[in-house]
Amino acid sequence: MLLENKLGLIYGVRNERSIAWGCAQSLAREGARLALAFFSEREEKDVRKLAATLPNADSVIFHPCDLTVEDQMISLHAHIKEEFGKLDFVIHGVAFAKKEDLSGRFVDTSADGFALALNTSAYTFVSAARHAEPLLIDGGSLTTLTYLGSEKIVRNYNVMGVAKAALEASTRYLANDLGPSGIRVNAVSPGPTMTLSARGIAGFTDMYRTVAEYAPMRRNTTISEVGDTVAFLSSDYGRGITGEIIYVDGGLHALAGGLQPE
Ligand code: IMJ
Repeated sequence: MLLENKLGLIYGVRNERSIAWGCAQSLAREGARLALAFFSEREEKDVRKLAATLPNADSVIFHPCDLTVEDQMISLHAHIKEEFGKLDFVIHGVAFAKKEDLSGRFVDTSADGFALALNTSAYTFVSAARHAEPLLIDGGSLTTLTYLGSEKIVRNYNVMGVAKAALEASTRYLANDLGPSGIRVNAVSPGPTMTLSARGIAGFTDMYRTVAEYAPMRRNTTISEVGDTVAFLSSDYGRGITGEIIYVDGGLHALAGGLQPE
């Protein structure tokens, strides 16, 4: 097993389709002991029910945490210190923008919509790193989830593209700050997946179908293959990788856009 005796914290498990849940399953399968931070009390029951299906279910700990609230970050890390004593890795699968900012023209994004998306989707990773650092006493690994819309125009992704660009740049600066302590910082960039965050987005279903037709692998990305890459990065096999964005998208990122008739 890749992660025997390793202790990890995961943000962003919401339901069985969550990418963070794919990560939790791979990490638990590889022997890690997990802390799951759920967003609000309203979601606790769902997350506990999911976690009950993990191989090491009775060793999982749970804590509510809205990452944008400093007091909740303090209380989460106090709980982890008490239960685990330390951490080896953190997975960040958290993003939010106003629904109205995920369609139409990016130029119409309001100042508060912009600040909300950047704070929730990029700054929370910086905060997660700062709070985790004192617990990563033997070094370790921080991994966030990003998307190609950070570097290429993706219809309707709009302010989230700008937030993911900030998240990816933050990944590099965090890698430089934490590298001397043996802490690696990376991002994984999946192809479109049918999560709660993607369904209901205008045009998403059509794009999802098109990916399966045109991506080099001719299929969509699964949360299980994203989870396996995150497990690798969190393990000692990833020990030389930091400040990197790894695509888990069946090769989609390598394909030029535009019309390419057969
Ligand atoms: C999201 C919007 C537009 C296009 C999109 C997406 N494509 C993909 C996504 C092509 C793959 C999903 N994605 C990568 C995200 O990062 C989604 C973030 C998100 C989704 C919502 C939906 C509900 C809501 N706010 C959101 N904030 C962020 O109210």
